[in-house]
Amino acid sequence: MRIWIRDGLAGVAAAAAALGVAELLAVFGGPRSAPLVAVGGVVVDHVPAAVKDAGIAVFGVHDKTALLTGTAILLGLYAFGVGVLARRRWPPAVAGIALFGLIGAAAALTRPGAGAGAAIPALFGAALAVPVLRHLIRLTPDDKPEGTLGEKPGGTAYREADGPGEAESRRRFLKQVGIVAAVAAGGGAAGRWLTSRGAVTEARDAVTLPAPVEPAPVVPAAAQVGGAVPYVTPNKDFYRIDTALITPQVDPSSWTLRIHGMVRNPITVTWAELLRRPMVERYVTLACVSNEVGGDLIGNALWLGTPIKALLDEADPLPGADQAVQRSRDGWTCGTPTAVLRDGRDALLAVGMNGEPLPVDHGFPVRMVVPGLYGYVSACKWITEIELTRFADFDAYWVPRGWAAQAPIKTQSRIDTPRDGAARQAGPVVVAGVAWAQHRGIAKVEVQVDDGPWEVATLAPAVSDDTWRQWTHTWQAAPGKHVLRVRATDLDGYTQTSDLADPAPDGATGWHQVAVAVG
Ligand SMILES: Nc1nc2c(c(=O)[nH]1)N[C@H]1C(S)=C(S)[C@@H](COP(=O)(O)O)O[C@H]1N2
Ligand SMILES: [Mo]
Repeated sequence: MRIWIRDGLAGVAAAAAALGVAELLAVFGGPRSAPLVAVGGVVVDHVPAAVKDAGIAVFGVHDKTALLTGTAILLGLYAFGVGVLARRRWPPAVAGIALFGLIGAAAALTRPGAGAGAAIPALFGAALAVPVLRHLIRLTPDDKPEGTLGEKPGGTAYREADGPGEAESRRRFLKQVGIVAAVAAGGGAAGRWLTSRGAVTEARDAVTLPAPVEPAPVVPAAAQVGGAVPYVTPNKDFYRIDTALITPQVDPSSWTLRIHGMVRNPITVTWAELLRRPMVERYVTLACVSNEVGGDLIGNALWLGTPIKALLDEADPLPGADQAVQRSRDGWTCGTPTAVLRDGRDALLAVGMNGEPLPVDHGFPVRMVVPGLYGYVSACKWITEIELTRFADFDAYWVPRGWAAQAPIKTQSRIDTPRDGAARQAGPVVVAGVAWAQHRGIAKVEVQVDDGPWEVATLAPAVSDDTWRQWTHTWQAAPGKHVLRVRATDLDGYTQTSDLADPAPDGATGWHQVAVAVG
């Protein structure tokens, strides 16, 4: 094995040791102080404009894994380089490690809610990497008295290191690298385990939800049509979108909601007080602004919560406070028109989702649910604060990143069956799907085959104007290749047009279509 490869591996092993010990120390600095997570979080918050324009307003679960993996690979390459450098120029290599530690510490310190302790994991990790690297580099002598192999005319510092006696040296080197890696992995796993004990799973299991003063409307069996997605989206299938690389663990016993800013009467509500307030149950269909035409970043759930209007009335917003900024435990913000929260719609501080306490990923213990607005301007998870202010005075999280400050959900419809590219037998074919225009309601859904006339589909009963509505249509399919399109009309009389718009800045438009081969 060439010396430079050994040195590179030594660098990677030293970096692994640094990360492992940092994970362990994150037990004190907080889960978001582990350098990978901290740096990843900074990246999330500073996604370049090009990526934003691609319509990524959001980070789903896969984006997060990709981001952390990418950060780890970049770090691995960097560490390899530092290792190679270390033999020839030790001081710059130490500077490289120090830089790594400082970047990690700076990232951790600037995360919302970070205390001074957040710098500890990255700094200690980097400090440990220095002796580990020096030790591993010294295991490979850079001068071989035997000089048996690899001497090249002109000589180079990086010779083949595979002479007699080298097998032994290599084995020793790899063994020590292995030990360092194992200790790093062990430390990392232990750290993860210790921090996860701060999880709120047990507190969530212990919650007993209060009974609603107004139970949910009954969903008639006919609200569900064959071939469309389930009318109520099970929690485990509900789309999840947020910027949190580590899901905030908010213990209800210490949770409070502070309503302040431009109000006459600032108030703070505890979990126990919240649960004593009147709770209602409502079906509301949430949608993400990043949902593409035909996409699945939308779901319908039964929410249990207390109307936010009453709390706002108590806080008594000052005239001119046109924006209610919601802030989550991890510092994320969204801004909702104060008027929308007070206009009598079922805007809820929700504690229950489909009969359970909110899942941790969906905002446990308390989140906002506002019918009719995209999630990024209304549906704050892990909410801890509502600040009354003006749109002119404050931009919430996604606004400086190129998304609209106000964003009602656009009227949309989707074909769930047949799937795009499906094959069918000639004859009657069931076409079915969902349509939504939250808080306005769906009036009509139409289906078009190729360039034929729009045919009116059969609407399933509506549960409320705040939920999606299923539809079905029987198509007399003739052999050949066909395209099916759908469009909805809402109860305001607006019909979806063929105008295509990207999700950015305020939601996609256009007709969903699928291609079907009929044999
Ligand atoms: N704290 C917090 N709340 C958040 C977000 C976030 O990034 N952080 N994302 C919002 C967005 S963009 C959407 S679409 C909804 C998604 O809610 P869900 O993950 O429960 O489906 O949450 C909203 N609430
Ligand atoms: Mo979203």
